[in-house]
Amino acid sequence: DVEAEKKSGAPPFEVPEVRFTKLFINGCFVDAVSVSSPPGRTFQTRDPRSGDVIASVAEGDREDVDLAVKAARDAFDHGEWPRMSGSERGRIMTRFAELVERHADELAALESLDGGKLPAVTKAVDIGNAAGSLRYFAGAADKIHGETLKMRGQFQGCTLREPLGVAGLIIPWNFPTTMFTIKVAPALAAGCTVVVKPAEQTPLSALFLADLAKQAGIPDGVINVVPGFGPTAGAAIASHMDVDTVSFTGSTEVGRLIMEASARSNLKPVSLELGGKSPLIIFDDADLDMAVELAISANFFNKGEACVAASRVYVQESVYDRFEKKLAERMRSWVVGDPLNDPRADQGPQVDKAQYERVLSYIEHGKREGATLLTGGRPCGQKGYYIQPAVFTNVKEDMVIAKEEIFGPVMCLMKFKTVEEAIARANATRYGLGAGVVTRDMEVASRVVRSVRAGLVWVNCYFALSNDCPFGGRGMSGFGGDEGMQALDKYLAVKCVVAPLRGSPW
Ligand code: TXE
Repeated sequence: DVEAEKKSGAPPFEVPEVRFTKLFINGCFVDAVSVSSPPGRTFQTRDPRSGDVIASVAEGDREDVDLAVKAARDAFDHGEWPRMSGSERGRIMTRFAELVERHADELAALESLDGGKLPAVTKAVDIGNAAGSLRYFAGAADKIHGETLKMRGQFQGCTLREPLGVAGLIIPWNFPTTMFTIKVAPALAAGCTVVVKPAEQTPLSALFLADLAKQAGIPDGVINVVPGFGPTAGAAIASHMDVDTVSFTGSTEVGRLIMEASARSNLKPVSLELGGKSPLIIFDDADLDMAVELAISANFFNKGEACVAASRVYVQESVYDRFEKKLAERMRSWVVGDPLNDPRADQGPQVDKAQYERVLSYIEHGKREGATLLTGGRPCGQKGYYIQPAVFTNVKEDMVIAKEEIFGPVMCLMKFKTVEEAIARANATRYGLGAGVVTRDMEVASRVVRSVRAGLVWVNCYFALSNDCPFGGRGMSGFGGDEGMQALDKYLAVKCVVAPLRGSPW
């Protein structure tokens, strides 16, 4: 899909006009009011292609979150959204999906400007997913049913599935449009109202989407967007007594803080989609050209800024050397370039200076630990946060680069001998998000699929997803993922109702 998009929607893309930079509360774009910081405070969002400032964006803090939560609470307690029929909610959400598609070029260019993403990736993946998610859950909105219970004795019961209330949605910067919609869509379908905090690196698309939601007819107060920083605006949502659930995607470290904040405030249920160190296991019967392509996209797609990136690639010993050679050859034609101006670009800049420096420091660490750089691993370009994708060989399981999530274009290649060894090493991590297996032998594939501890396993493919695929992890990759029908449950509460079969027994 990305390749098709690249061919059809070739850059140069125009640098988009930034139309929305304020907080979106109760249907209006407003300045920040927080008294804990000077009123009207803003922060700067930067273009990772150059490091230049794109715009000053209103910086929400605790008091702004209070206002947003109040708007969401009022819309939930007294507004029409949770009270209208599911089919009517679905109709409005479908309109929202159509508007997202109609503005695909502008949104894609905005994401390139704010986050360095390739427009082809945004259009094929983010926007396809965003509109798809809104449609998928629009279709679910009128199919939220309870059960009837055949109770013992002279009673009958049923369950009602009711919207939980106000949902706090804290999202990261790697797929901003997708992250916004895969959390907002099930919450809206359930009848909840939401307060979204986009990442400070990429606040622009969430504000753009808020405007589209309003145009689609989503009532004021149902969607509120508060850009700002994690320890201030994000923490205020996580610890808010009037937020009924939080869905978070981001680092494992902050995931812990979100759980702690819930425990210390109102015990709101939380769901966490966190980091990973996913394995891709390539067996010696695999089509090696295909395996090379998979390893590349599983690592360097979206500049390696993907939670399911397969940053540990295990190749069976007998084909390891051939694989390594083919991979090095293929990487020679990989282009790192300006996503808005270079039609050949396969990879844009890392999202910001901090991530760029973090990735480069991991690469230095890998070299110091004794791993060998097969290709790349250096900064490139005259300005901006561009990195030549790095492939490390001679990697040992206990090296930091093989254990920690790097979240950038860094692949670790390792050898294995047997299926048992591959499975044991794939599972030798506290994370458990994605995994991939490449083989023609379906018995081997099936053994890996069943033994690997992960939320998503791909066989002879990687990153293939659609809105009905549950997306989430295990262990330190979190719990309570997004997408698929089960995501609706995160925004619903079950109420059990019991009544006598005939009159009152008392
Ligand atoms: O993440 P943070 P960062 C991983 C990846 C990356 C690392 C650091 O390894 O290199 O995390 O990235 C908000 N209370 N992932 O620092 O801080 C923050 O404002 C409430 C994996 O950007 O977790 C942003 O909106 N919220 C990942 C969101 O959390 C807080 C995607 C994510 O930021 C907060 C991103 C707090 N105390 C990073 N502190 C994935 N799973 O896809 C921060 N935030």
